[in-house]
Amino acid sequence: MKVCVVGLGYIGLPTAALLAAAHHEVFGFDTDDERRAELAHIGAVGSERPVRDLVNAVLSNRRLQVCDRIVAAQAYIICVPTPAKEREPDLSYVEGAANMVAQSAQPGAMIILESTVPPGTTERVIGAALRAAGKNPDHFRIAHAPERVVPGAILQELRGNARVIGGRTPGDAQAVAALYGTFCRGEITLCSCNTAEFVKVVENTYRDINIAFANELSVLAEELGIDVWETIALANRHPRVNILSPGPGVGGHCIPVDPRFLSNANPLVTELIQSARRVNDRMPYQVVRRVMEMLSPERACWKVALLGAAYKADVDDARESPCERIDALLRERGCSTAIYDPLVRRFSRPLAPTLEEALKDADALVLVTNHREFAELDPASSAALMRSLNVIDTRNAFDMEPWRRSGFSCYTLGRPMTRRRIVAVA
Ligand code: SAJ
Repeated sequence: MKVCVVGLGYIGLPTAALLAAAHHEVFGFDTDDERRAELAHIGAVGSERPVRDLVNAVLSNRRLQVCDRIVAAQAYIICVPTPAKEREPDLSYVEGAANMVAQSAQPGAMIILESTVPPGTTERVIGAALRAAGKNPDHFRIAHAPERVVPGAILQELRGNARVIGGRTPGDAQAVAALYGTFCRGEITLCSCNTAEFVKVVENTYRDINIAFANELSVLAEELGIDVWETIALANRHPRVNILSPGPGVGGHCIPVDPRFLSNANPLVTELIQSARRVNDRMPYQVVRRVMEMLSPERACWKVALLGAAYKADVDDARESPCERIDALLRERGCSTAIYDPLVRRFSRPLAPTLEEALKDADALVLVTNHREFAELDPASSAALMRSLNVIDTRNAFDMEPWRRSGFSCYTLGRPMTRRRIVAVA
């Protein structure tokens, strides 16, 4: 089948590659000239080797072709972002892509939206785009096919995860499921467009609420003088309890955003969803409060090293990263900050070129993202670089004993603070 994938980001590109590897004739379009040029001349870059290898293989055998316009096809798959703008879903990318596709699509074509959207969006936006192009939506197959992948295992999850496909009609869902079945090995279940849209945002909202529960427990445990990590480990031994992990806040372009698709739909009946968002949004403040409590009052200006700009471990994605908020709050309180991340290349703030540069003369080291590289951090070497010895672990990634032996005052989010005299190293 001839397929046009619109949007060659972290979902669209591997999806296009998997379709090409399944012997479809695939044309990839992205409005970003640089993105198209990079793919056409350098091939796929980015952090996941299996994605790079597959994309480059289908680019070289030309089963996947990158184009500078939407190509007429039997199926169009829209994989564009739906970021939050002032906490409202920004559907402009979806609307733009739908309008371009509607101009090109001929009757009988499938038009599939993969982007995460509020319930009711797929039929409304694609229907409106087709009508604006003088076409009847009834003459097309319209569906919503949300993805469930996590960065770091994209191909494996695109191939293996169960999928929901929602059609404007049952026939639309079946036709699109047949296409996805050529590369998805997971179970494909069919429903309406609205239900598929709702399922996707519900899944992520479920996660946001459960992370909020872990975060709220971490704050309460500290006040009670209890170790939340020990508590969660023991509670999770219950066969039907699965409490997630506290952290410095919730990042990524989905979990912090998708719950608002639901609470915006009806703020009056989504109290729990909104409360969970507030709990998670408060965690950067909790981290900064603890950092400031540890910094020596004798100093007027402190330097704080923030380790990890990415929104979570071992990814190079920094969208909605808690680090951004923690950095801003520290600077509002008179601190200078140095941010180091071994994977992130683009961030809203300058990044220290090396870990040593970030730690040099720092008064505190904050582990914000537990990249695997940071597990090897040596307390003694860190102490030799720093001005004051304070270490704040927001992920329970460090064994604090070696840090204490090197003279550090230590704090792990969710563990009662064991106050120590601050040792200002000359
Ligand atoms: N986090 C915690 N504690 C936890 C788990 C996560 O603080 O126990 C934080 C992470 O540090 C990160 C944020 O939450 O800042 C989100 O990380 P995540 O791993 O929970 O989620 P994503 O955004 O990487 O992937 C999620 C997944 N959705 C679910 O697990 C329901 C993935 O399947 C989705 O495809 C993806 O959102 C998406 O793009 O929708």
